Amino acid sequence: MLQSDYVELEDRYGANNYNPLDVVITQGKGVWVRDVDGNRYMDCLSAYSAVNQGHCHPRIRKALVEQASRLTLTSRAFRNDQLGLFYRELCDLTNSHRVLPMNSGAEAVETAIKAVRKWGYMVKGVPEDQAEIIVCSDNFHGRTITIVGFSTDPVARRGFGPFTPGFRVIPFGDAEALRKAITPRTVAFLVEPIQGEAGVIIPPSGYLKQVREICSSANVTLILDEIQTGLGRTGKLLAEEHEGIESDLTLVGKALSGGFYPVSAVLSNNEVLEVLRPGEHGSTFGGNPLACAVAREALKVLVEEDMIGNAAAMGKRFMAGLRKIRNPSIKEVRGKGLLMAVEFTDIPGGARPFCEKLKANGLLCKETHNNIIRFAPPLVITEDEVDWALDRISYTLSSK
Ligand code: IF1
Repeated sequence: MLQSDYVELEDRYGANNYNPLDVVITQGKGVWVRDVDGNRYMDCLSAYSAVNQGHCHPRIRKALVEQASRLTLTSRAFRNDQLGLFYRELCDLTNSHRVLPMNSGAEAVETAIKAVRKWGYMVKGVPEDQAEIIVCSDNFHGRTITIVGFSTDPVARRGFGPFTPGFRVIPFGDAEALRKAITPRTVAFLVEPIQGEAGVIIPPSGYLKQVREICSSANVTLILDEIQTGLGRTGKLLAEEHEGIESDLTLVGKALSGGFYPVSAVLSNNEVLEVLRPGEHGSTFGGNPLACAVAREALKVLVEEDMIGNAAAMGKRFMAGLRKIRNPSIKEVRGKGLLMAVEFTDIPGGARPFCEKLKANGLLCKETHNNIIRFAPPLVITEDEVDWALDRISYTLSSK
């Protein structure tokens, strides 16, 4: 089959809810992928940070195959011999007390929302059905009705109402706005440490620290969505570490499985999760033995192969290179670790034509918000590979 045949099949039979680059990938290894015509590309998106450990990491693959040959799913009606070990390893690594395992990132977000509402009623004493959760403008937390209901992106929301009440939106990066928005009914502040979809927006330094103090003094839980920023991406295990703070609830997903399987989790640092009782929440696949075995190995390789340290070092090198590129249309280069972005001025067609050209030159990237390109290669990238990428990017962005 030709590449165009695969594209035609997707367009003919699939829902039309994406606008992908026309590259049909059939293989991946480390930072590299290959299309059905045999062309090789460097993956600079990493499935939106789900393949931090690199494509088809051999150790994670082995864990998956071994576990799949033994036991895949029991449901939570019974126990399995992977779940407890996964809990302990994840808690030890992230300094958490309790875990609630789910599958997608959006489910982890929904889970946290349920938990903090219940905490608000049972512990904080908010009157029934009055709980408020504060979120930020330009947030991205997933695609469910509740979550898009508090999105400020018209494309994400339009046509999907009515929405879940109980959310209040404030500007991102503005600690004073948070202080002012808190009422006696506020149960949580939900925020991304760095806004990914918004275009890798890094808040002013000290923001999270202030946010932590404001939440603590007002008895409001702090929920950090680290689904994209967590697990090494920014050069720390969790992005919260850059400001030396701890959330009450941290959400992880994506790279928790190294891209092999949907695995997400709510990590609880105080005892918020203790308010949930049997029957109040769950998921058929959440915490299944295959997910747990994969996630355990995905976490081990992240640490044992020092991918977090590598993300910090390679991120510095990558950013320094991006900053050297001379193109009058580049407005800003920003990033932390290996989560980076180049923002262009308002150019005709936006950043998409650059992504098409980068593809032709062997690099896969995706534009966000029309005029921003995000660069987020797997954390296993080497110095030589960074230099290769920079050479390609600089050639592509400098030529007309
Ligand atoms: C798509 C974006 C990235 C996330 C944060 C929760 C979720 C995500 C901080 C939900 C998911 C995705 C979903 C993916 C594209 C991708 C994305 F551009 F849409 F915004 F990464 F930047 N919190 N992010 O980034 O996790 O339910 O998808 O597992 O195609 O929608 P999910």
